[in-house]
Amino acid sequence: MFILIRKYTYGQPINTDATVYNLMPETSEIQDLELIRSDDGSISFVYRMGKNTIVYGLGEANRGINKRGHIYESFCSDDPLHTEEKRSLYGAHNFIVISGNKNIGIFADTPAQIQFDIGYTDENIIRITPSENDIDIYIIDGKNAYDIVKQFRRLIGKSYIAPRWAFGFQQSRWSYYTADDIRRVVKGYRDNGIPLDAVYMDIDYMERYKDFTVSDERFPDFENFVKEMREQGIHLVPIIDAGVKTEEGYDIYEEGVKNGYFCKKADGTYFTAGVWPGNTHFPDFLNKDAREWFGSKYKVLLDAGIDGFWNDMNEPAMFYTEDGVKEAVEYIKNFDFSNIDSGTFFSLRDKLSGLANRRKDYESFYHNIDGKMVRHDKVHNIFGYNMTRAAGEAFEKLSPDKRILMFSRSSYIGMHRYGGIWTGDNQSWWAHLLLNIKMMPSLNMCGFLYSGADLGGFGSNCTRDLLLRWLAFGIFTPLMRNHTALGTRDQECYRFGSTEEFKNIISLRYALIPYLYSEYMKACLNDDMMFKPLSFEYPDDDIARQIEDQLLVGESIMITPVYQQNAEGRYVYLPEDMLFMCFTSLDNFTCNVMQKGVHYISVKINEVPLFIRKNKLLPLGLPAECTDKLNTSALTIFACGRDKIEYTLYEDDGLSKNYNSPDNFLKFILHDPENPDVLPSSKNITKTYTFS
Ligand code: MIG
Repeated sequence: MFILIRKYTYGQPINTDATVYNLMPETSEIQDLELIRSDDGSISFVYRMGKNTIVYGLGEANRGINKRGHIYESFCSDDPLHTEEKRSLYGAHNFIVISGNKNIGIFADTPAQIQFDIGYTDENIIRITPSENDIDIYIIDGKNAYDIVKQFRRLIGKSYIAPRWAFGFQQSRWSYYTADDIRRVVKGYRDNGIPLDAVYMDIDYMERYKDFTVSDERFPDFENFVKEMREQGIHLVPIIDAGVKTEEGYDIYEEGVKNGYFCKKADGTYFTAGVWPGNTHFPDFLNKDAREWFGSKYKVLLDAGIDGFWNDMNEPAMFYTEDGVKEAVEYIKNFDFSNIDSGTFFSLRDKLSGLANRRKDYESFYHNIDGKMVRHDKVHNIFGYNMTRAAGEAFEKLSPDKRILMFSRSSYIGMHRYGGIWTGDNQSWWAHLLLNIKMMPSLNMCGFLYSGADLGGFGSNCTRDLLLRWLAFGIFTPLMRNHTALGTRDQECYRFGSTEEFKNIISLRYALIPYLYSEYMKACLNDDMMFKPLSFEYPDDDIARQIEDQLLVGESIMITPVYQQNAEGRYVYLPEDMLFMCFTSLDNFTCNVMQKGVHYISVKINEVPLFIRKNKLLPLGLPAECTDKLNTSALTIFACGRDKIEYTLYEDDGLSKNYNSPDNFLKFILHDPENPDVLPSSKNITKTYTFS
């Protein structure tokens, strides 16, 4: 089945279930990579790059589309300050594609920490160093990078499919404390005519941060509140945290303790970590029974009418452990206050500030994997994955016919089959808008299609211009959610003076849903990418190969977001002639054909630019205040070029799982010299514009 994929097994790797096919390992020595065994017994894999080699991949990782020139550590980390030098973010996506004279893909399948030194120590050398010698290495051949990605995506199985309503605009904030807070947000959007489909419930909705509880006091008659919101076209999306509060009388805690479903220390007692609820135990998501048990708990909220969730803190993040605090207190007790110098002061400070996410704590608890106790740090990177898998497997049973929105903060390849991801705690920085742009194709390479960043930025205060520019990019990402942290400036779209511009940009998103949803679904069903670097479609174009701030979204369009403050436009590179469209609103836009080459385009703060590729078409629908009200039968078509153009629009009810019904694929054929145009009869196609 996979003649182009070879698997090499070292030691006795723990099965991550990242792949859906069980390939027989090769019996020969590894090819393409040099295996180096160091004196200390560790192994690493080395590849020598050519001068112009590009390295793609690593999914949710820092820096550029081309990963060359930095060092990356897969070790799922709760780090809300993603500055340029950081090596680890929330996900562990150990897949790279080396694209030079030769093209090869490498997937290093290990649940433990692993380092990718991609031309950092030596600019021409890739060195992959796992922390454990038990590992599966997959080598993937293909004629180009894109081809390799598609092979890999088949190997890891179909991506999770979100409901169509999750393509609507969504609003979140950490600190919507009450039902009334949420009602006010909905009103703010509806009063201003800005479309909205979902409001998120962050940790504040729970009763003392206990999973699967809802505060009665702040959300009285929750079921009716969910209904009331649904009547206004709003889905409520509650957060679920990984840690379960230790509290007598709390059913989840008691059941977990009784059944041995929590992670334990070496001495057999339950491991305790401090997170939002205070002391918590971590469900052992790597234990099949515990996973099934935790997953079944989502029913409580499903029964109340909830149809979407986000899983948080599942790296797992911890603020402290009991042991850590005890050590620190002991240290302070014995501290010699009569003799403080800078060294002793800093060690005192570090003792306390270093309590969160300590390596030592990750080494102090265990999972029960099929009866075998495995120390957490050896499987750290698949913890969040398995939390989301718990939910995904449960939804198959609890909601077999209806899609449930699910995305996670921490992830590993394989989790893409159970949910999407959001990219965690970014900041209201222009640099993070750019990072969001660059990360999208890498996420797609690793199977994560339903994804997006906190638009406007999570930490720090957002400005009006940053939010507008970020939204003008975010309208293309499947998850389009404005989210911000407790204590930051209000960030809803009606909090920045005139709302007209926000309304126009978000309305454009809704008009794009027929196209975006279609491209998303086709990517899911065909193991394809929705966001591609230019080089994937124009591999022989030396300029296109270097471009990281323009992306192809689906088969028809190229986007060129503005990501610099005070810029009123930008330079773009067109690898071929394209149709440039610049939208102020759906009734007010310009269209003109531009030739291959470099151009400066003017893009004012209230405008959204996009390009239609040559011999491609873009169907645009009508906006609506929410996806429930989208009229999907009316389309306007914009076509670039007078040669034959074919397009398949994917459409379904957005909720059930009958994905492959032939009725879902609507064919368009324009400009066929021999035949009249083919347009789906179920559609009311108002106008066709052709430019050339
Ligand atoms: O320690 O639930 O990334 O989206 O708002 C912070 C509060 C915990 C981190 C998530 C963020 C969420 C926040 N959470």
